[in-house]
Amino acid sequence: MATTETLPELTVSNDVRNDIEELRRRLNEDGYLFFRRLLDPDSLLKMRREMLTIMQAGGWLVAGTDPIDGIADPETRCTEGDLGYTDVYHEVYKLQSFHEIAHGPEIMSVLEDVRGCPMMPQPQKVARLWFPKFTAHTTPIHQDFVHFQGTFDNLTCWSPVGDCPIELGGLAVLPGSHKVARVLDHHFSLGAGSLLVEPSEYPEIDSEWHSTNYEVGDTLIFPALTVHKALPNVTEDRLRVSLDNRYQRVGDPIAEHMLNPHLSSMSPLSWDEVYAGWNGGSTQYYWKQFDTPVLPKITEYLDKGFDEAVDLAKTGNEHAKLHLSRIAIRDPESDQGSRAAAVLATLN
Ligand SMILES: O=C(O)CCC(=O)C(=O)O
Ligand SMILES: [Fe+2]
Repeated sequence: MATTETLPELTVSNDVRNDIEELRRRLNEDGYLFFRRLLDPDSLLKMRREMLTIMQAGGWLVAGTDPIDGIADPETRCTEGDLGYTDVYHEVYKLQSFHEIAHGPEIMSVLEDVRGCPMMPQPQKVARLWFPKFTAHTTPIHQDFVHFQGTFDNLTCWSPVGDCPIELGGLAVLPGSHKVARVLDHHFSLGAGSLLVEPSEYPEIDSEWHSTNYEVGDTLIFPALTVHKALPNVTEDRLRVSLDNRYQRVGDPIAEHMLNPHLSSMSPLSWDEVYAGWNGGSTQYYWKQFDTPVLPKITEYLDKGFDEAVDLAKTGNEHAKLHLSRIAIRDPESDQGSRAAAVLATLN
């Protein structure tokens, strides 16, 4: 099990919060900025209860336990790509607080200081609801650009919703890895996002992972080329709940899929459905006030990962077979769904 003894600590930047030149220097040098308690812990804990109450209603938590504790029922384990995951996730996704928290002044002001211009949260907000001891599905080593696209300057902000000690599986980064200044080769992985970088293919980034025992409110900020991963959730029974939202300069181009609710390609969810139970709020369709060029989604990264999964499945690789079976179940009508089903049929 990973411990803080073996993982060097992230550099904390609270002491230089108002020294904008130093923040920029650190972001350029390290490829990340890390702040303790950047977000208001009380708001996050209130939202944690709302999110976990929905997960409990969806059957994910042990009945009768306090939702705030996030005690998972192992029988209901699921992950991104499973239809059962999306069903509960999309209920969580309708929470007004979950969307609004990404627009808070604490986070927006840091990002605007760092980039020196108006910034916009991308419409597609993301939560991760990660079951314990389901570690084959841990988010693998990757760069965010392959998933979220737009520009290399986009900034991801990752915050746990509740304390997230190492064993609960927070984020880890390879400091300085963004200096590769390009998208690295990504390969098939069973983990969230389905794509992984092999650092051993790139000696220039193959350095020490940095992470920390995160506390509620802590926030890690990094650009789209920084190589990062999640640590495995090796707790006995706790769900890991976190946010990862992306921010761009106002006026920069956005990839088309980032205009849609997360996982709405797996099962449909419209913004009108997301907003249906909201109590007003100025963040509904906020992005329409800006002129944002829209880019088609680049599919080559995921397509290549799929082709690798097909080849691996043919050699009997269990992770690849599981990945293909998820696609075949989820999306039988699609090209990949029918190819996945055809490959699996030859193996059985
Ligand atoms: O929370 C996770 O497991 C993945 C998060 C991530 O990769 C990100 O924030 O970009
Ligand atoms: Fe990521």
